[in-house]
Amino acid sequence: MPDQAGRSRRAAGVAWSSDIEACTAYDAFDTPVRKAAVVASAFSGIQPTGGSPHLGNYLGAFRRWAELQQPDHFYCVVDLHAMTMPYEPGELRRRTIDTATWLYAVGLDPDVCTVFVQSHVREHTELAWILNCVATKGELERMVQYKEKSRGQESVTVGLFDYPVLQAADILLYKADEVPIGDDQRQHLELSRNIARRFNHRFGETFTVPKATFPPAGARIMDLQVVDAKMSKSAQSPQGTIDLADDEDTTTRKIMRAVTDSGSEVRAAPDKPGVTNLLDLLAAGTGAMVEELEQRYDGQGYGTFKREVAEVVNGVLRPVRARHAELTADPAAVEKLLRDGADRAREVAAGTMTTVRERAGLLV
Ligand code: AQP
Repeated sequence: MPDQAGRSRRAAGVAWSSDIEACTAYDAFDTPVRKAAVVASAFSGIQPTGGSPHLGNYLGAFRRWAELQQPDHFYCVVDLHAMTMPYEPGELRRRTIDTATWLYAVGLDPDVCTVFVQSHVREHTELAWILNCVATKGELERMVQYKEKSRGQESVTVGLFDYPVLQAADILLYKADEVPIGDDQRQHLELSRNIARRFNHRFGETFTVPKATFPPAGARIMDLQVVDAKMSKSAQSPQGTIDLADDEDTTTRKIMRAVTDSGSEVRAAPDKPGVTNLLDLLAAGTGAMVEELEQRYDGQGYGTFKREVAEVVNGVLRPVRARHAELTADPAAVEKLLRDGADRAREVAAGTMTTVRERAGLLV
């Protein structure tokens, strides 16, 4: 399989570097990079929403995807999920390609794992329907993200309500043991586990019950301006979000202007959410423990601290941004890689669906 993918990639004219520079922690602190454990099979995804993925997506998800990647790992641009909120079709297509380009830029290697677009593999929507008949309205109504995204909307689509069932289908199709995600997806993953268990109980052992995994730091990066909201692609103000597409000066400016409290002590504490977030971000970027960082910045004030946070963030993102700029020059090559990825994903998904149809009582 990797040989075939390698050939198609070369045919698509994409130069590749197998070393995952983007995934090594910035070593200004001389701290050893925490080694990722080997994971049997994994699935995770990103919505092609907003301007570009952000630092939270990178630290909470992408970086681990690249560290963990192996042949049984599937990483997906979930374009069908991006249709659950108002969108413009041309923009969705553009963002889907761009989001995939970021995935390759962070170091996902199509010779190692499978990167694809959700709508290219129709089994996702087919399984979602079957799981719709297993999930309950009550459990979907309890989803916090649904409540937040539907709040204040005049009209809410069924798609937004049903989104977590499609997400369960995404994961269960690939019999993923692990789902590396940020903390905001914890509740959705719990629902996927419940749906898998319920299906298995009713129709016989079919799905692996997946486990969520979170990074030791950076699992929930907060908005730099609204410190009680997570950093998000759909944030009200761009000043609170560090986009991967931002240049280094913009990144530095946003971090220097990040909301902190009126004191000057660099310490993680419930009454210092802004500083706590920057410490978490620095811990994720360097591999250091928050306590070590508190000692390092003891008595130094916010200015020095923020400047070093900005240096670390720019250091971590520099190779990713450079790689993205290279890959963006050839969107057709990226599209070709995605088609090849979808072919691989479809093989696995089709196998799962044969069993699911049979177990669920459909004529096969
Ligand atoms: N702030 C965050 N900190 C850490 N991890 C995060 N993730 C998202 N935000 C943070 C993780 O990134 C992966 C992809 O997420 P997504 O973009 O598909 O969906 P989302 O969680 O809804 O992210 P956004 O940025 O808030 O998008 P919009 O605004 O479009 O809803 C997931 O693993 C997620 O946990």
